[in-house]
Amino acid sequence: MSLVSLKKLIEPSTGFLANTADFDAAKAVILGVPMDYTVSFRPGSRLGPQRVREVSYGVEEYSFYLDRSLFDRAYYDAGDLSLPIGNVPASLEIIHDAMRAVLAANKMPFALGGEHLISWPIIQAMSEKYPNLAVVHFDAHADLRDDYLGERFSHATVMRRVAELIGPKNLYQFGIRSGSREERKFAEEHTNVSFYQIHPALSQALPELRKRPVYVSLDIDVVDPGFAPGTGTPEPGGCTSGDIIRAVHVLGQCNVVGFDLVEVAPALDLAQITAVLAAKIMREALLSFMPA
Ligand SMILES: [Mn+2]
Repeated sequence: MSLVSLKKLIEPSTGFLANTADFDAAKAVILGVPMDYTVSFRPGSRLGPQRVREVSYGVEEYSFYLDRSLFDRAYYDAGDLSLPIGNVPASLEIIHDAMRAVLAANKMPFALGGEHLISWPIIQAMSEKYPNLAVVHFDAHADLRDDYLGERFSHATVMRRVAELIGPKNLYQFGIRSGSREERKFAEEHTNVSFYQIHPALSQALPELRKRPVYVSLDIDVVDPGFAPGTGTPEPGGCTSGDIIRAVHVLGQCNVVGFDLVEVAPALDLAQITAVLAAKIMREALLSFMPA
């Protein structure tokens, strides 16, 4: 067999499934954010983006649910940001700058974490572009601590910072089932929160969410550890993989302007169950939220 014919047999397997190499033609950008140094329990999510890309080649480009194919969407995978490991402020600044660059190029951001703190500089950049932004937050954890071990910037405080930035009434939280008594009180009094379940609360929030640009932040631990064991702070009692996929489809009825999927930790995963779920969620998100 000649080398030329061999080349035809090899599918390119770099970047997320079916990405385009043409940045200018792309309407969205996938950005890996390999940061995991404020995690409170088990680290490892810095390796999440690469693993999700790797297993994405095992899912189809075509979505049965949506009757749409990734081949009909143009998105660019920018790879992983180069971050100074252990330096939180410098890393947040780099993420913020990168996200501003994505938005300045008029591309829709799809970020792959990494720990949940990466959502903070992303949402900062999003709210600069979209002043009336609403944030939809899927998570087992409230992430509403004012500080964690004295630190204001941690994966346990990220949604408190977001609530301060955009106003807590513009934060919609689903699946929350873990946190401190103070976090629960803050959520009950100030944010829009649905404890334990995503459905039907998400559909009930649609009339409000459809009035404005929506950013979606999805911590994979919102899903039960039985469906998503590969994560740093697993929390039993969560939703099914079918529930979270359905949630993405429901949000397809809104003007979603950005998305992140965080806290996939490959070294803690079993048989890549979590990474495969993340890849499928990313596919459904691309097909639900991106313009055709
Ligand atoms: Mn969480």
